[in-house]
Amino acid sequence: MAIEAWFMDSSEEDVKKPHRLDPNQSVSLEELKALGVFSWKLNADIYENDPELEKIRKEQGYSFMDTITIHRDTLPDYEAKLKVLYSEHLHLDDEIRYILDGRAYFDVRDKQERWIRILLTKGDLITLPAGIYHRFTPDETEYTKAMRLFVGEPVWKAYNRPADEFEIRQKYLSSLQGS
Ligand code: KMT
Ligand code: NI
Repeated sequence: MAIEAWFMDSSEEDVKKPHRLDPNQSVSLEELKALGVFSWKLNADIYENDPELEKIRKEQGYSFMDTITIHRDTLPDYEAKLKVLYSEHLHLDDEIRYILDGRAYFDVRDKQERWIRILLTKGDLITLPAGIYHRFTPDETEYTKAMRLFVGEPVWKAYNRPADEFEIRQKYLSSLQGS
């Protein structure tokens, strides 16, 4: 199964809940691609020795990788970190995550500034383009193990919105025109 995405409601409920509209309004993979968001489905059971993952890493130049487990027992300062990750931000480089276990949400802004919620489950590899506003939260299961990939030396720095002065932001916005 491919990743599932939907437009979010604007309720103040717990952010770990799905926040679907009623009726649900789903977002297709094509719509995500038009925003520069790409995904693959892999077999996470063999991630340590997976030719398919190797191929993607080679093609995309993802030289760096590490793993992170987002759970209150494994991540120091769990609550504070979640707050940071759920603050709307952008990066100067692509954000590439491969879900090895568990599940989580990435929210991205569409062209009309609506929030799209993307559910990632085991085996999903996603790339968010540099300059896109986004945020991250665990879902109600509160457990995700993810691989972080990067082209070259990783830079984790996040710039909270507003960060429109960055060239990469302007470049990203131009890439949306006409699509
Ligand atoms: C980010 O910058 O949004 C993140 O690193 C998300 C958490 S890693 C699964
Ligand atoms: Ni991010």
